[in-house]
Amino acid sequence: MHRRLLLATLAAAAASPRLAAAHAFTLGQIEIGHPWSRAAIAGSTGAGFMTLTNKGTTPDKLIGGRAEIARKVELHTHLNENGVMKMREVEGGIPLPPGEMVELKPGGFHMMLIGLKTPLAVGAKVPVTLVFEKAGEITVELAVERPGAQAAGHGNATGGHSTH
Ligand SMILES: [Cu+2]
Repeated sequence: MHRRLLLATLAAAAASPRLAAAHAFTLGQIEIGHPWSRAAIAGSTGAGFMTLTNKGTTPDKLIGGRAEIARKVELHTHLNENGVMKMREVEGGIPLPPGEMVELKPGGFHMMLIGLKTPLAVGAKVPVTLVFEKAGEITVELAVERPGAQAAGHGNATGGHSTH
């Protein structure tokens, strides 16, 4: 009886730091740094950016995601086609080679939150679940920056946050 209770407590303790940690998340050998987004109105499409570091010795892949706030989550990249930058859905996921950091950022790899049910408001923390081929799933929080932000704010006056 006591043993079962203790196990339940341990399981809860093990699960909670993922959401409680300031603004980095760890899932197995994958470290997720500063997930962020930009303000967007309901009905439009939002984006998700972050760094993904594979600290292990074997490759993994970000293969998808989902979010309560969006109808659908897709993984995109930008490709230069005859001088025109175009967004394309990434086929087969975003590769995470061992020992490397991959950045999801404006103009490169990113998540798309398609069909926003509610607005992404500056300063909000939006839960998004990331799905990795090997590491499994983790829910992280996107910190919403001002609309034109090109990088994660670090406590600047125009809507950045300072939760590091
Ligand atoms: Cu896109």
